[in-house]
Amino acid sequence: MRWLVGDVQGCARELDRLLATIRFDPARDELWCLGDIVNRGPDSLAAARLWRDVGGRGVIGNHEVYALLVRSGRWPRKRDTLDRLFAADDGEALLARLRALPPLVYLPGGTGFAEAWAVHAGLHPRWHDLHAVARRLDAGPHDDAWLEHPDVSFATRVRCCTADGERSRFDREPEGCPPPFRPWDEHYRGDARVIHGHWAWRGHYRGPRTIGLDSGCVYGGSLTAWCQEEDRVVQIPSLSA
Ligand SMILES: [Mn+2]
Repeated sequence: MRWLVGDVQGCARELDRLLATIRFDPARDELWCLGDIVNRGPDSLAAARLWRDVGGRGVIGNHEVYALLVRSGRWPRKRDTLDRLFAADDGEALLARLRALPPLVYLPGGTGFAEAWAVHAGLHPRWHDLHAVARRLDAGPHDDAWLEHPDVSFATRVRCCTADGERSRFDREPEGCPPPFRPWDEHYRGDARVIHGHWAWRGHYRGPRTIGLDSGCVYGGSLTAWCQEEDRVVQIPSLSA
């Protein structure tokens, strides 16, 4: 089975419990993290290692971008929970793995189940041919300049935007998007379903063509996973008080 998991944010114990709950078998199943595997939460190092050890794949999130640009000295360090990841023997290898993640991924359908797209935050209203966009966003070396590219920023950060793709910094409930901004998914006209994270205030939801999987585990919510073949959701409550 192919499992997509919302923002882990260092919640390694919940990820471990999720894998046990769904009886995840690396030989048979796929784990796709929707970005923000690291930072904010209690154990980014354990989360990244667990994701690596089960052959995890995924898309890059804004907290990966932050971790990588802080590590390379390009961005100033803010308050974070990345000390142990940065200091670990395998820290650089884990960071390299996170840097290699694409921003937008196509997940083919099959017999009895539909195709889907995975992205951390969302899609620009002007992105129509998603296969071409995914190739373009992933092209070239994933160097520090790439991490700062406006399209990578958009895919990893958008919540509310205009039809032209102007972003708002608003991060609460979608109903509260300040006009003329709307939740990005209201501009999306594609047929294929898009699965995303990044919007903990919104929580897990199922829209007409989108599914959000960030249910704020790091804030005491839950870790949410979605199985593409079975269109089934599994949630693990936060284990931290
Ligand atoms: Mn995010």
